[in-house]
Amino acid sequence: MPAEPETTEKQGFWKRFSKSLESGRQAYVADLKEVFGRPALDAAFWDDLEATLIAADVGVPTTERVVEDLRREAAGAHLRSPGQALTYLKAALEKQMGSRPRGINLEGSPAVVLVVGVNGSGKTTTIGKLAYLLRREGRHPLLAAADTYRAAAIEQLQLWAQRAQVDIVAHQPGSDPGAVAFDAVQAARGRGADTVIIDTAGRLHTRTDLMEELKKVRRVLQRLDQRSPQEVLAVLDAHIGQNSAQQVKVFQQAIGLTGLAVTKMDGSAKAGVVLSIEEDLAVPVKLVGIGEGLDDLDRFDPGQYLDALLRMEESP
Ligand SMILES: Nc1nc2c(ncn2[C@@H]2O[C@H](COP(=O)(O)OP(=O)(O)OP(=O)(O)O)[C@@H](O)[C@H]2O)c(=O)[nH]1
Ligand SMILES: [Mg+2]
Repeated sequence: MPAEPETTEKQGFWKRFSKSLESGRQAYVADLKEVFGRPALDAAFWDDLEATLIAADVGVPTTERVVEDLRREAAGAHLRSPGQALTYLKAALEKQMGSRPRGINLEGSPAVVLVVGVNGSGKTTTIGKLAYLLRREGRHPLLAAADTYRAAAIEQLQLWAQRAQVDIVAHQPGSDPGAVAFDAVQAARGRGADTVIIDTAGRLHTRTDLMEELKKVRRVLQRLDQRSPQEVLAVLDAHIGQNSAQQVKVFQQAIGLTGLAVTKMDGSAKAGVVLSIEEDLAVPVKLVGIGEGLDDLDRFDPGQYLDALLRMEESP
């Protein structure tokens, strides 16, 4: 039965997620443990909790807001101990994160997923893993090699297409990314692929000419189908933490984003960045990557994420 293996697989992913946070987690986890293990909700508790959340890269505004909420609850006598504060904090964050729509919109024939981001954030790797994830869910993805700047970029995507066992459309290096996107959508229609995932060249958010190029790709797609691209996903590297929010904001302003994929969460000390980036950009995290293997990507699950982030014990 498909349901059971999938559940086991999902648990496997989040177990690995939790484990892979461990190396980065240690410092702030030790602090969290100490802070939440204290006997009283005193001034030092609030200060140290704030400092610890900021150390996990939860971000200053988000941290201030959640600590403020907790303090209000404590003043109203709803919270009496640091242990209760932890339970409340988890529930409040889960409620906040749970209210954001995270489904990947794949309504279209084909549905088009345009993947953007700064250099080296993990776009091509994420696309390979996403193709594999969708194929396992019974879809038929086709990749579009619209990063035409380097021959190596095209070859890298070809390798991922082989690994994930999906089709790919590629042109010569130096060719027009819009033309690749156009051909890929036409090819998908002809070959019965239901999802086109488009790789684009990494670009610094400060390069307005390159942002114009992305807008052009989007216009080409819209000419083929008004609703396309169904998803514009920005890929961001968890190691960069808070700074990536600034970069992604420019993509948001230039072409509009429907979701985020956070990569390299394995070993990142900045796992808390998901919380602040979502709040800052008002764009939901839809995917999370924890390595370079085919199955090292999954849809983002706030409950599992918060468990891993705020868990006080070592993973078994
Ligand atoms: N540990 C780890 N490494 C990753 C992850 N995702 C990508 N990488 C690595 O990060 C590096 C850059 O990944 P790419 O997928 O090539 O990034 P990109 O955004 O396509 O890069 P450009 O096309 O050059 O802009 C590679 O060495 C990947 O193997 C991840 O989730 N975890
Ligand atoms: Mg790439």
